[in-house]
Amino acid sequence: MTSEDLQTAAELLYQAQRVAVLTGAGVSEESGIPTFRDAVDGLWAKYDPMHLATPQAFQRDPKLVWDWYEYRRTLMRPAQPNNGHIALAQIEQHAPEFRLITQNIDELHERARSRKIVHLHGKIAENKCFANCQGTPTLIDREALDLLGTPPHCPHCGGYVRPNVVWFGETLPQDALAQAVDFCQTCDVMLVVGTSGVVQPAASLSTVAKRAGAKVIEINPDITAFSPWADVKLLHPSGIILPKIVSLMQQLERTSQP
Ligand code: BJW
Repeated sequence: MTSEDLQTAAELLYQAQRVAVLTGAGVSEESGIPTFRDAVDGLWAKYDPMHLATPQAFQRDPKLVWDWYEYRRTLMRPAQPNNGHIALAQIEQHAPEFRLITQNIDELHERARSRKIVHLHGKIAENKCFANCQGTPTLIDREALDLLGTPPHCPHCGGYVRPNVVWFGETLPQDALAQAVDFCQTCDVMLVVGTSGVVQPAASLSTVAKRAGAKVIEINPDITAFSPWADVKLLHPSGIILPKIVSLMQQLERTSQP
C-alpha cells in the first residue's frame, strides 16, 4: 500500500453519494474474536464446520451444537468495538446514502454506533425456534427459555431452540439479501473489509457492485478472492487503516470549506 492508495480511498469515499460496506470476521479480529479461516487461530482450523454449523449437525447432535454456540457467546461477551468499527460508523456519518452489509453475528457494529446495518448471517445473541413454528424467524426471548434443557425447548411448539445465525445450506434472510443486492447495484463505492470472500452469496456482492460501475476498495492484510476486483487494495488490518482513511476524509472536509 502506498500513501497514494490511502489518499485515493479517502477521496473515493469522500466524494461518493452511495457507499456500500461489506464486512467479515476480520473487522472483529482486533476485538479478540477469532476469524473462521485463519490457518492457526481460525475457528475452522480447530472445528469442522460440517459438524457444527449446518442444520444436519444440529439435528444429529443438538446439545453439541448448542454448547458450542454458548461457548462462543461466552468468548464474545467481553469483546468491545475496535477502531475499525468506530471508523466505519464515522464514514456512515459522512455518506449521503450508506449501507453496512455484515456477515458478522457479533453486533459490534451496532455497539460502535453504525446505524444502517444489514445482517446477512443473523445475530448470535438471538435465539429462534428450529422449526420457525410461528413464522420465519420465530425469535424466542432468552428469558423465556427453559434453561434446564440443553438446548432449551420452544415455548410454542416444544421443539428445539437454536441460535439465530445462518448455517451452511440455509438460505439467508431474504429481505436482508434483497436490500444488500439492491444497494450494491446502485452504489458508487464499495468498501470490502476483513472477509475472505469464499462464502456465497455474500461474496458475490462486490462483483454485483463492480459490474454496476462502482469502485471497489478492499481492506485486508491478505490477498483474497476479492483482490482481483479491487480498484484500491489496502493490505493492512482494518483497525489501523480505517481511522487513517477517516482522518484523510476530515482533511478533505477542512480544505473544501471556503
Ligand atoms: C483481517 C484482519 C484484520 C484478519 N483486519 N482483515 C455457490 C458456489 C459454491 C457454494 C455455494 C454457492 N452458493 C451457496 C453455496 C454454499 C455455501 C458456501 O458459500 N460455501 C462455500 C464455503 C463454498 N453457502 C451457503 O450455504 C449459504 N447459504 C446459501 O447460499 O443458501 C442458498 C443455497 C444453499 C445451498 C446450496 C446452494 C444455495 C449460507 C452461508 C452461511 C455461512 N455461515 C457462517 C457461520 C455463521 C454462524 C457462526 O458464526 O457460527 O458465516 S460460515 C462463516 O463464514 C460465517 C462468516 O460470516 C462466513 C464468512 O467468513 P468471513 O467473514 O469472510 O471470515 P474468514 O475467516 O473467512 O475471513 C476473515 C478475513 O479477515 C481473512 O481474509 C483475513 O485475512 C482477514 N483479516 N485479520 C482486516 N485485522
